[in-house]
Amino acid sequence: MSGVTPIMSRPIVTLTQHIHEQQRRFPVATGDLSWLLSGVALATRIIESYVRRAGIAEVLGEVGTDNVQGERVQKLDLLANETILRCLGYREIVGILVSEEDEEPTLVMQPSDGGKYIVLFDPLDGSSNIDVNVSIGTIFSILRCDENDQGPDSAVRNCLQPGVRQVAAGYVVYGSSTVMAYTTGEGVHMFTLEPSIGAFVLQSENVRMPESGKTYSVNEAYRDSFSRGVQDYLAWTKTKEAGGYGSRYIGSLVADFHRTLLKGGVFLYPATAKNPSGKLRLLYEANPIAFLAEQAGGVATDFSGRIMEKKPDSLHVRTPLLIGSKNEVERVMEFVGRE
Ligand code: P6P
Repeated sequence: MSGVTPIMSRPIVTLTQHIHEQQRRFPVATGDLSWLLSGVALATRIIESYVRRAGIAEVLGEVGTDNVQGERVQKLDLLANETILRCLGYREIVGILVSEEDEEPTLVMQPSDGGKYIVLFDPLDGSSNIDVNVSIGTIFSILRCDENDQGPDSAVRNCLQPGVRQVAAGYVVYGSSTVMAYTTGEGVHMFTLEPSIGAFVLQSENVRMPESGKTYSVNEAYRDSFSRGVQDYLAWTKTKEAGGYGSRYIGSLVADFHRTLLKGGVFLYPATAKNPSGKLRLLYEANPIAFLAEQAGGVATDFSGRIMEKKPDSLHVRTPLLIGSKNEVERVMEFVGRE
């Protein structure tokens, strides 16, 4: 068939090769970021091995404690967290590690000693789905340390940067296959883990999010505590005029966003009575997926302004999130604007 590249003739490009090629195209890029991203990839390959054996390797269930978020800690949460800390904590270019699971940042190395980067991550997003075999994921965001700020408390101050300062971000979704998506600000690139060789292999370069999509993704159990505008939007999607919307909600941000990135539509986690500032965390959930969304042509807002311009006031600060296809986000905002 003309125009269709037979799969056999497509080159096999691993994540490591791709990162190096990206770095070669941008001479200003040092090998450091590539080295850091390969550390993230190593950690997620190890986490994937735990997730795939969860039922066998006795890693299901709760630890019996709550994390800084007040959520029940799952055994796999801790394993994933420890794996990332062990894989990145010894990469000489890492300055600070920030995890959803840890109240305080982990100081690895002063910027003056080479600790150039901050890695912020949700080690295993969607924990409540672990025991029922539903897709879960790892989300990461990478910032640069401000080498001029070496005072006391500089570590936390260094982490409180708006999302526009991210140098890279991505996620790994552990689903029917294990897929990584990452960006360094030069498009979104997607890789599938090939278990037989333990490598992430390039699946798609410069992924684009459809500009529209008749799918909305929200936990409608909280509908009565959504704002009037959000409630009106959800009611509108069910009208004949709307032309037939579908609803999909997995309850794992990574999985719900991965679908939105590929198929279009909109994901909403508004402020609710239970979470008046929203439930999702700005630094290591909303910002990294907002970076990916914008790089793919999508939009990410907190229902009032651009997510990536928000100045965080604390490490675990939460935010409402509206993210997805440009036209769908604009449609939601039309209803919100009439409140
Ligand atoms: P709810 C998982 O716990 C998570 O942090 C996100 O992955 C997900 O989008 C959200 O919470 C689901 O929250 O309130 O709908 O169960």
